[in-house]
Amino acid sequence: MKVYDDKHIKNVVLLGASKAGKTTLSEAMLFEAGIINRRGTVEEKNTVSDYHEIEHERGSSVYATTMHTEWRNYKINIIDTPGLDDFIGEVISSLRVADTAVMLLNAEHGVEIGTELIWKYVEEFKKPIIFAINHVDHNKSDFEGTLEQAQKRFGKAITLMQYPLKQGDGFNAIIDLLKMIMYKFPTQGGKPQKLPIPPEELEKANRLHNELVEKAAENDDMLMEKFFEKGSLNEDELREGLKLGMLHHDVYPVFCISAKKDMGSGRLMGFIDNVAPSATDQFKEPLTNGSELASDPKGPAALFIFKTLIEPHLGKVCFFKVMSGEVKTGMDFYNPITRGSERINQLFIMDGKNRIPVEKFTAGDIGATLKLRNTQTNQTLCLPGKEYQFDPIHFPEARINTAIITKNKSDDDKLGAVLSDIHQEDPTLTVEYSSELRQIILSGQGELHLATAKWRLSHTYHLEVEFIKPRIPYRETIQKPSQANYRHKKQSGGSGQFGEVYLKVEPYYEDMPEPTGLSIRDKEVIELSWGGKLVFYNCIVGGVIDQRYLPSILKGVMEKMQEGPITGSFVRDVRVLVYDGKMHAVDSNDISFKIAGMMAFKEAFQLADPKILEPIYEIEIFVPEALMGDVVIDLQTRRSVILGMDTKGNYRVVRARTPLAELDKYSTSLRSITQGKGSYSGHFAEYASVPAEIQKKLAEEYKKMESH
Ligand SMILES: Nc1nc2c(ncn2[C@@H]2O[C@H](COP(=O)(O)OP(=O)(O)O)[C@@H](O)[C@H]2O)c(=O)[nH]1
Ligand SMILES: [Mg+2]
Repeated sequence: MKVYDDKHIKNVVLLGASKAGKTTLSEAMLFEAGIINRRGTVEEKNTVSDYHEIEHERGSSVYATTMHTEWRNYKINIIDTPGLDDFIGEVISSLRVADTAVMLLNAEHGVEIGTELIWKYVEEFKKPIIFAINHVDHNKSDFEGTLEQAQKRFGKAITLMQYPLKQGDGFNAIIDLLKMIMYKFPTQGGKPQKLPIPPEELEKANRLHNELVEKAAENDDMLMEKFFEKGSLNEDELREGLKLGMLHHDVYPVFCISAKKDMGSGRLMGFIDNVAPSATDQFKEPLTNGSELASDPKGPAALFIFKTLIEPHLGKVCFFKVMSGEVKTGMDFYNPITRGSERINQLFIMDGKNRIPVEKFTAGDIGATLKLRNTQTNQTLCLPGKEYQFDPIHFPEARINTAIITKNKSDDDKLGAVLSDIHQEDPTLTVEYSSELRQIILSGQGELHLATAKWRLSHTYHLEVEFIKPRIPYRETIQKPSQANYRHKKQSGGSGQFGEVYLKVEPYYEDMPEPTGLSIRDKEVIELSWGGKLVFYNCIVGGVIDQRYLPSILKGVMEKMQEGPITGSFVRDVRVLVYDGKMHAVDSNDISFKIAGMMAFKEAFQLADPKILEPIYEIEIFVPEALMGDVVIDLQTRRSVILGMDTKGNYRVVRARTPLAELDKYSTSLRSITQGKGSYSGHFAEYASVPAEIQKKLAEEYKKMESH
């Protein structure tokens, strides 16, 4: 394996909606360079990138996969990513280490919902970006339409580099506006002939070439001057201008390819070699201590782990980017988070599942190692004595939840360990035991994401699980003041139990006035861990209940607050005033007052017009204009309030407030309403009352459950 210096290493991530052709393009890029001698296809399930069994089963990518290719003295590291929103975590971690993103657009569909969702992250990371309009050989290809949509959506940075001479079946030639030549491909694709631009295309090509030159010149004053002087720029100057523009997100070069026919990938790679910024061209990387580090091969060695895979026969594989310096086999590193050391025993280039052992990697390169003891995704390995930590990847919060149970009770212990492995691989998949819901809750980005986790549990870990509906975390509160008293009395042989409590309950709201008509001795404001407040007043006069029993009364109230009287849910926003009672010189004790407090509270609560609150989510749905009506109608059947509608690119965004209870399996419904063209995300907004008929139903269900 040839050793490349830092200026000859380029890291690209392939992005785009599902089916845009990323995996097919990566295969063509490896094939063209001779890294593989047979071009696999997604259909035949023999691509380098989609090598996991689940990818074969689904016929599309689930994991981000690293590969490398070598093109004209450059090493290009390629990360192929999945296009579905469910696997967005893979896209984000790949973007974090890539130096240029290649966004594929499908010439048949233009800017898709999947493009929009990924674009959000491209903007966040501000990585240089190239657009590649793919599928131009397709008989429904609309190159111009796609370009127009891209201009409309992504703005004037869109810079055309090429266009197809003919689209559809007859596609076999590309007019290149930088080199001002025509590439003509043999039927089976591959290496093109370089021909002059046909005369009938010259006028168009010249016009577009001039636009390109102007775009390149705009990025640098020196180039602008030269452009005014000479009226043009040479190829090197053009490259320089484009590179600067790419670094500042002022230029998004647009290419034209057919990944399937292997047409155009060589020119794209040539451009990546010569123009796309390398790691050393990038701005310095910020460190969490406020300083920054340049990607310099002579700098101190530092690795950033951006991905972890747990492969059945290999164990843990950690993928890293060399952020500075060099890494060689046998080196010892220090992990500032675990404060432990790690030895690098083996280094590999990973091309899908193929491992190529190497002795070293230099700054800017991407590689993998095995058997790190304690190091995980998002951690930095640096030289002992340093405390470098790079800005971690910020993964999005989970969007959907399911409760998970094992089919065999005996697997319960195993489940926890396996799920923690899976979380290590995919930080967007989280698992926790909810003591409130009394369920293990698995959370992820979408139903397909969760289904993939289930598939892995079964196929890789031989663990059969079932997904069940997670309980809804209802809350209970009251709507009017009331009062009650309870006498707890027990006479059994020796010492008895006695405690009597009179209390009032009132709905609590922020800034409510202090109670009147009672003499307040003491007040405690408790911020409830499940949200809302309990305000507890001691209004006892004349010592009818001893001061030392009040904490027990509070304890009793709190116990009932954790298991509300109507549905057993948490109670919130109540004010409790203990104003009278009785005690017994011998028989009174803590437990008696706790029970009396609890029972008095329960009774008062039930008389105070109790209501059930449910979590309301604010959701945002992306949908093509034509399908918006159907989406809104469906939302109305889900007790939603529509908050507004906006336009984003070619899509409409519907914002609504919907009860969590109505969102179960919503992404599947949305997919079927929109034929896969809609997507949604949401977050908890607030608690609101459930309608009376639902309250009645929930209360009855709880009563039934209690009596069993
Ligand atoms: N006609 C045509 N089909 C393509 C092209 N590129 C990919 N495909 C097909 O589109 C489908 C999806 O391709 P794939 O590479 O898996 O897309 P990905 O989801 O972006 O990785 C496969 O059936 C490919 O054979 C292309 O340039 N032209
Ligand atoms: Mg793919």
